[in-house]
Amino acid sequence: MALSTAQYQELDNAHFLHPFTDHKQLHQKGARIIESAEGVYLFDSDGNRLLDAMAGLWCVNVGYGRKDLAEVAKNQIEQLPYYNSFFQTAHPPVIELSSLLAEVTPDHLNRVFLTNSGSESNDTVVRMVRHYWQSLGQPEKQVIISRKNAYHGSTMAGASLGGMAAMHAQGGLPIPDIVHINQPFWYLEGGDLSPEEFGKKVASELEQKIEELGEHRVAAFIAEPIQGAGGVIVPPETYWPEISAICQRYQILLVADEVICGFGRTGEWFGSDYYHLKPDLMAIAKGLSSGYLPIGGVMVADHVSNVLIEEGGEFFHGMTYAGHPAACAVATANIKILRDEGIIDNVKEHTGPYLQRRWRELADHPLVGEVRGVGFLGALQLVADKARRTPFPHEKNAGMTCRDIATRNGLVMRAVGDSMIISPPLIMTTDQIDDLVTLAREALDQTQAALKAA
Ligand code: PXG
Repeated sequence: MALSTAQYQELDNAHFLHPFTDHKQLHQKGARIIESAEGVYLFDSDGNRLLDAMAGLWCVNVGYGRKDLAEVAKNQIEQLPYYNSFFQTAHPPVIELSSLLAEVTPDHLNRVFLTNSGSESNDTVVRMVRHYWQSLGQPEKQVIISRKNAYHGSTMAGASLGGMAAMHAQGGLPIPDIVHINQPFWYLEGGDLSPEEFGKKVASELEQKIEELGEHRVAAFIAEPIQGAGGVIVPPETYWPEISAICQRYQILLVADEVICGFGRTGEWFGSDYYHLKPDLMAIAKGLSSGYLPIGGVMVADHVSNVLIEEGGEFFHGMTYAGHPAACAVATANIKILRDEGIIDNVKEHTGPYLQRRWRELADHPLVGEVRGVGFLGALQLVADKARRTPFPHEKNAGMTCRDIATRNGLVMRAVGDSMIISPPLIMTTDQIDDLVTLAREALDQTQAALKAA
């Protein structure tokens, strides 16, 4: 179907309900129609080229246009397009992927439960940790502690684990026995404390919450190593060591949501490697297949999976398409590309440090209060007053203004409130990073002018 942009937009408005969208606003404006992509670039139906500094939605780690992945999908669909693994069957692609995941994830994680998305992975986490404690004869251990402003997906359990107030307000969430502590967002919430003091303080809230609820009721703590959709919030250095120590002191499971941080985003294979965490469960998706096909999963530590196998009976949970042959084959090929082409090593040694150095140059801009980032994740915090860390009033729409200007200039960068976010494909070159930083600075200059004029 090759239509004009206007024709696409008309049909889009008439028939497609977009996710996370104010439909009234969209209908007035019309969607941008992305027709193709190559490397780090998107091409829209008006012939514009955009530098995609978001890797789609934090997922196209190997970049667009890998014909070898298309070939793998085609071959697998010809060989075996579908079979389930519910009733004591398996197939080669699901077995190969599971074994490879055991290799690339931390040593103690050797089994995977496969899903079709990050949200389903986190639903699986909720059901699995509760089933685990029940299997061990501790059925009251049901409560999962998460964090405010966390994003863990959009299903009922995913959105409940998440700490997004606006999501909870639509539809009576969170579901029972999910509670939230504060996030380690020093710049906006740290007050007069140093980042180190603040990191310890918010981490200690985990211990307080466990004490308040009673250890016998707490099943797990879930967190992203670095919050992505919350605003690329890199925790103070004191945060994770303190959380890890608390998890060791108490009998609760540590769940790392690696949906964004996994598969090279930080320059390590996983955010857990970057912060030396030893999670009991790890949710994965996105970079697992670089978004070429939908797939997610939960990596499970041996001491947990052994209980499920030896004590648990049947775990009444699973999705028709979980372990889909084509998605598994593509994920396996994608992981081999990340490994064998040295893409993650390159981010760690070369392009990651380069991006962080160039990105930090933007700290001198009058709108930028803080520059954050690790590896191929970055954020700029736009503020009204740099000296006092004063945010812009909400009505100013500083972040959205900057995002729209950036897009108009050919750069896809996300706004989370007034945090400007990047998460580029891991294959981005230093020349392309230079272009990214130039376009980001232009967007900041034009945003400054637009905010003054408003
Ligand atoms: N966990 C994390 C940490 C995520 O970032 C999910 C779980 C859910 O994955 P699925 O595959 O079900 O979407 C995510 C997803 C945004 C945005 O606006 C981010 C996500 C999804 C949609 C929008 O940045 N992350």
